[in-house]
Amino acid sequence: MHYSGRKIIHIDMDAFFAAVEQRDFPELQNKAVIVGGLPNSRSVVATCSYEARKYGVHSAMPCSQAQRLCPHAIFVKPRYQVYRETSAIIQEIFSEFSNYVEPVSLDEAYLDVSSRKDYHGSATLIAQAIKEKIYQSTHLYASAGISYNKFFAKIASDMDKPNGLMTIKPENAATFIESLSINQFHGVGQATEKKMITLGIKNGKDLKSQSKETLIKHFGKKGLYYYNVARGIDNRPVVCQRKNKSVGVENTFDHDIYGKNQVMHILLGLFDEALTKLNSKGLIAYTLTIKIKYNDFVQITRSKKLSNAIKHSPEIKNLLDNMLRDTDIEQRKIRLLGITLSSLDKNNTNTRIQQLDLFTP
Ligand code: TTP
Ligand code: MG
Repeated sequence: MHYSGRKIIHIDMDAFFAAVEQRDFPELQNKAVIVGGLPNSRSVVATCSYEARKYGVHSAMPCSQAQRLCPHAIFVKPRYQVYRETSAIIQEIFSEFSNYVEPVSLDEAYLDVSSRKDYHGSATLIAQAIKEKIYQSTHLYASAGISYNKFFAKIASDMDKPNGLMTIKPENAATFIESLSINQFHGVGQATEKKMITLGIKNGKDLKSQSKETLIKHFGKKGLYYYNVARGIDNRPVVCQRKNKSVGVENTFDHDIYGKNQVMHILLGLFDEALTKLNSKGLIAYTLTIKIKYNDFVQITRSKKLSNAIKHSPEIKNLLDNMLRDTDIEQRKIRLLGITLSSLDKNNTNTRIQQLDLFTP
């Protein structure tokens, strides 16, 4: 079985909206709680507590049907603002554990922790720590799935819910996948499931027995995905959200400074610092921004996006020189200078190869 060597964690909160309601309103604890519209209305269930799930209630079910199945259920209206705030707290926790976080929804994210060497190099221990931190900070439970790709990590987080923790190791992946029923395959919705069944594909074993051509013929591009995951192959990367992300350093001076030489000297120092910080996070950047605050607190910024990743080079001095051109640094005193690096990306260059290159004649 293919083994990519990556360590991926998928975290998904348990009965998210309903758990938040049970946390904030103790009278709802241990009760069948349905978050959604009014009972007997045409609206649908957003989610429900595990107590209500025992009666067959689930997300997207009409509220009227949910009430028939579970007449004693307590219906509550969603409080999206609270869910968003709680989501921001868990996302913050994810970013403490990895630079490579892909949020999927308010209550769910993938983390790539391949490069972490602590926790005895164990992604399972990292996932345990994330779960604990989430509970400490929110009093809510999360389930974690750990594996070598997104496909298995997602399935694993679902297998042991609620408050679950499950690891699928590469050596167990083949047997595991064969026994999966086809609707447990991420990306197989109701329509695809029906089609698979008509083709005689009921589980992972059946799926694996299909040729690439057959699957592509019936499912197009997704056919190739099904062909690969049936063999435990899923190379989809964890795609970080880079929105508003930047790395910056700034310096407020005890005594105002002035003049191009002093400004340039300090900016180059700040640039070094920012680049070191960036590298330590395993990131590269394309946009360089300088910030100047004059002694009357008026602040300006100048930005430049480069076509290549920013690095140490003699050109940086020229670039800064250009950026300073239409500023008042020769006329006005300055109380703060800053450098920000943005338009970030994951550093994919293999440093070991770079080191080897150094020794190549
Ligand atoms: P899910 O993670 O799918 O569900 P869940 O967290 O409630 O339960 P589980 O323990 O099985 O993970 O979705 C997260 C939240 O998104 C959920 O609490 C409510 C909302 N949601 C909807 O509003 N409508 C939907 O159809 C689904 C699936 C979720
Ligand atoms: Mg969830």
